[in-house]
Amino acid sequence: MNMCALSIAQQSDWLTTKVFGAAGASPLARESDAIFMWIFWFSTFWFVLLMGLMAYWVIKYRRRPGVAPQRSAHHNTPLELAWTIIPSLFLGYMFYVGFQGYISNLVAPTNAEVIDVQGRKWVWTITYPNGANPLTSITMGNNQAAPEIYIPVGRPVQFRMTSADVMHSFWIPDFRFKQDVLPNRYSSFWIEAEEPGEHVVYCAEYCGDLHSEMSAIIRAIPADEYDAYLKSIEDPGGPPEVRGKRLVDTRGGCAACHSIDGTKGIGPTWKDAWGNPVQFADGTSLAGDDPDAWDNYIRESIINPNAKIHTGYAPAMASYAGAFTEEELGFIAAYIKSLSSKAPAGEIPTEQAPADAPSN
Ligand code: HEC
Ligand SMILES: [Cu+2]
Repeated sequence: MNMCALSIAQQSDWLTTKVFGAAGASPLARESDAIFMWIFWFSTFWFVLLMGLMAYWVIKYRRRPGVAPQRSAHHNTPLELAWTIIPSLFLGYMFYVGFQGYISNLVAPTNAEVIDVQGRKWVWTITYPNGANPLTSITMGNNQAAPEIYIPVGRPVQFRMTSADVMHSFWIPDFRFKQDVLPNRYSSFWIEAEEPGEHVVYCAEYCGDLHSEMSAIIRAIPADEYDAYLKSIEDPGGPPEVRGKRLVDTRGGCAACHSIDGTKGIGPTWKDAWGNPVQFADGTSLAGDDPDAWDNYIRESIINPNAKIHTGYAPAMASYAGAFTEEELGFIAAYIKSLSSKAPAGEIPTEQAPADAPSN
């Protein structure tokens, strides 16, 4: 390729493809590439200029026999201010665009399809919004069971992630984003596929032996095919909140202390518990509308009830650590969430579990 015949913008595109392998798969991903290339060219420009000037002056002002060195000025306030303030403005700008991009990737639109992802040494498991978690897989490199994750084209998809063991990181290079996946809490980010296609997922946090084989494939398919797919894999156990209700009714014994109609019992009612400000006995509180924070609070309240004591209540609840799997905790959180008017529209269950559904 004759580089000289191309404009800077074209060269930048050419280099982008060389650097990233393929163009970003969404507007946010392409924005991230553009910021990367901008920083790259900015740094290149200054690097070449500064190194060039340095080399030139080193030679020009080199020490020569018989020439006495001149005393140089040791201070120039305007110059020093200029070379401090101007680069700082550029650095501030880089931080600003980077941070904006980061936040845009993190904060999902409220109508996002929520897909639960669980990292475990060394596989990703997926639970779709209807509670189904089929494990269909393909061979990728040495990984003979890389899971397939289906997502709808043209609809935002939020990955709500947690780990069953160590730290992992869910990385989708085509979307230029990754996010740590941690035990004991949820983290999330979202993507939106523009067209049907395949996108590789890697683990980007060293997690032991088969870390490099901890891959998966995202298949973006037309939204109507995705809906049909979800229908076809629908779990007889029902959607998460229905399974959560069944769990607390059959195995939890939670109703002894928690009502769902607003009545105060030994413990606080679950009605509107999710998403509404809570005061704790130690003076701290929880408020705001970050869904992860509320899911984390529900989860922690079950596993480690005494970590935060709801004001006005005795620390009467025993820990249920080990009583439920991570997946089941997710169902219970979904159930408690569904009892709240703060739950995003569409997540409030409209039907009850069929009476003959298998219990879990
Ligand atoms: C022996 C009574 C008792 C039982 C049984 C019990 N809890 Fe609790 N629970 C409490 C009390 C008391 C609190 C408030 C004090 C605290 O924060 O620990 C509480 C707090 C909570 C909270 C925080 C709610 C809020 O508004 O702050 C959640 C969520 C919760 N429990 C879930 C459960 C689940 C799920 C079960 C069943 C698997 C359960 N609890 C069983 C007594 C109980
Ligand atoms: Cu991993």
